[in-house]
Amino acid sequence: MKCVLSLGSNLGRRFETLQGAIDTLFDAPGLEFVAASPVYETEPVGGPGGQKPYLNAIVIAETRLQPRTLLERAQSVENAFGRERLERWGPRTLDIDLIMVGETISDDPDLTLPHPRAHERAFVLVPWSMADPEGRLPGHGPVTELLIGLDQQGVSLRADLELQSPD
Ligand code: A4P
Ligand code: MG
Repeated sequence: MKCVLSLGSNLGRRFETLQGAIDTLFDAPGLEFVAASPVYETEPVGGPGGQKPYLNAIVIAETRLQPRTLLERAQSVENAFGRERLERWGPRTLDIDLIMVGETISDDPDLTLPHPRAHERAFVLVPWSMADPEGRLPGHGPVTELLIGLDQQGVSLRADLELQSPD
C-alpha cells in the first residue's frame, strides 16, 4: 500500500531532525522509501501563540505494515528524537503524522485515517503536491484540487535544503 507521512519540526536542529527521522523510519523492514518532498518553512497553525516556524516535508512510501504498526514506528522515531508531549499542538522537535495509508478509512481517535486535518493544511498539501502531483487523499480527492483556494502564504520553499533518501 502507498502511504504518505508528514514530518514537522519547530524546535532544535530542525533540518537534521527531519533527515534523521527519514533515516530511522526506513531502518526496519516493512516500509520502502519512494520519495521525499522539498522542505518548506511554515508558519505555525493552531496551538499556543509565539511558536517558532516549522520545517515541514512529506515522505511517500510503500508499506505492508498494518496502519497501527506504522503509527507505532512513527511514534518511536518521534521519541528517539526527544519528542516531549507537553501540550497539544505545542512546539516539538519532531511530529510524524500518518496522512493516508492506502485506502484505509478510520475514525479511531488513536489513528484517524486519512488524517482529519490534512485536506485543509497548506503545510501538508503544498509539499505533497511537489513530491507526488498525482496524489489523492481518500475521501477528499486530488491534492492539486484541494490546494485551489487554500491560503498558501505561510508556506515558503527552502530551496537551500534538500532531504536525501534514507542511508
Ligand atoms: N492520531 C490520530 N490519528 C493520527 C494520524 N493519522 N497520524 C493520534 C498520527 N497520529 C494520529 O498526536 C496526538 C494523537 O493523535 C496521538 O496519540 C495519535 O494516536 P501527537 O503527535 O501526540 O500530538 P499533536 O501532533 O500535537 O496533535 P495532533 O492532533 O497530531 O496535531 P496536528 O493536528 O497534527 O497538528 N503548524 C505547522 N506550520 N506545521 C506543522 O507541522 N503541526 C501541528 C500538529 C500543528 N501546527 C502545525 C504543524
Ligand atoms: Mg502528531
